[in-house]
Amino acid sequence: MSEKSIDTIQMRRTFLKGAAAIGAGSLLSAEQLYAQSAAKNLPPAVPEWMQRVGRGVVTEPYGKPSIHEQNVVRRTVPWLTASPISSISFSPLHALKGIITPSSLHFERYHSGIPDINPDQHRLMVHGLCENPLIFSMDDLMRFPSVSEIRFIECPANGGMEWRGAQMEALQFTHGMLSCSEWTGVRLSTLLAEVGVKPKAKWLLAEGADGAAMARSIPIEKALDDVIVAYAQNGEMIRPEQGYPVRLVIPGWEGNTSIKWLRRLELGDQPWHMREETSKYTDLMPDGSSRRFTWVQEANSVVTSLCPEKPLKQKGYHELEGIAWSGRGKIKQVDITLDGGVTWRAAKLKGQVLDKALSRFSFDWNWDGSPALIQSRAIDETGYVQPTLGQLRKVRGVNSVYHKNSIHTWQLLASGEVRNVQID
Ligand SMILES: Nc1nc2c(c(=O)[nH]1)N[C@H]1C(S)=C(S)[C@@H](COP(=O)(O)O)O[C@H]1N2
Ligand SMILES: [Mo]
Repeated sequence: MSEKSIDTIQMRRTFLKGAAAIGAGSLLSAEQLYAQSAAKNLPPAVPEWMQRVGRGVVTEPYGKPSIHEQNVVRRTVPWLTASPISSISFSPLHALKGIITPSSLHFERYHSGIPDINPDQHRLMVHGLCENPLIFSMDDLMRFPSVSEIRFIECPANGGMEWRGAQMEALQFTHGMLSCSEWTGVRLSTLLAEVGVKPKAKWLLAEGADGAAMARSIPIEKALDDVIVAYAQNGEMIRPEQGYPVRLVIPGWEGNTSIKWLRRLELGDQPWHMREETSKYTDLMPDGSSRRFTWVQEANSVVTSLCPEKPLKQKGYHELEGIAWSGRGKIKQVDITLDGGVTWRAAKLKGQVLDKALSRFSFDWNWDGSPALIQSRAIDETGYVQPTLGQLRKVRGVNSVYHKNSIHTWQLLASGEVRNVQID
């Protein structure tokens, strides 16, 4: 029996009790009133919304979710940043289905706010070590053959607050710097062929048109591989938040390299060592040295159907669901444990399993009401196995902020509540 029909029966039982109370002439409690009004819309009654015509076309020229979904929004952590201009918002992963993040719920990260760019006045300049430097208008870019590919973008700081043991009591905050869209645009290699890369060019600098002029150095091998100069997201022009009118999408690499509001690409023979690849987005190791150029987002996964925002309401059948992703390619396998890593069983991968995209996994489960320590573990097509927190801390120490991809633990209590806990 579905959760909904069980709720319905329970509500009708409450309603019948409420009706008896009316007969006795006593006052109704708020709960009884609620049950009574709800019951008016429940079978066998004909609900209110069937007794009149609905809203017509174009009451909402650009559609919005139901008013009953107003809790499904991007959220911020107030203490995390000093100002909303250089801040981050998190995707509500607990409320999402499938593998595509609705554009309105894509996480956001800005170093200097969102520029409001007029696409007619926007240009992409490609120069440096090339035969034929060029400046492209948006019209120029859209004349090239395009690709459409589903790829995740993840900030390498995702989970960063957990390194030193901060326990965020929400999936939205432990993993929500992660989103997945269908990106459409020109392959960067197509534009680079147009300008003619000189053999001496080994690096590419990508720069944004925001106040931060955020810039990153990309090795030429990756630039010529699967990078997209993207102008569309999930079927429409990219949102201002995501880099309108054009951004880089660097599949599988730390989100910081996917430069938004892209205005300049410079070919050079060495990396530029910009702020975002020296003092930031590097990892301080226990011996005081720093990991340099940590581009790839390694395999990661998390259970999403049960999390602090989604406690269990009853015993019995549950589909345990979650997402897995790897910057190195496709997810090959996801395992589930209910006892904190003592025994593991394989989950099913469902729907499409794509390269450097979110993949959804599922596990059939009957909850008997006992407490559990629930984890998922992703393995990608290269054979890389998602590490435990202990394994990760052993190698990387506790000074890091970025690239925390360890196995995540949800503690399920007998009450059905879910806590964020750390086990090595
Ligand atoms: N020009 C520019 N590009 C940028 C940024 C920025 O502040 N300015 N932030 C970067 C960071 S740190 C991340 S994680 C991703 C986030 O992309 P999103 O805001 O579309 O989620 O964009 C990257 N590209
Ligand atoms: Mo980021």
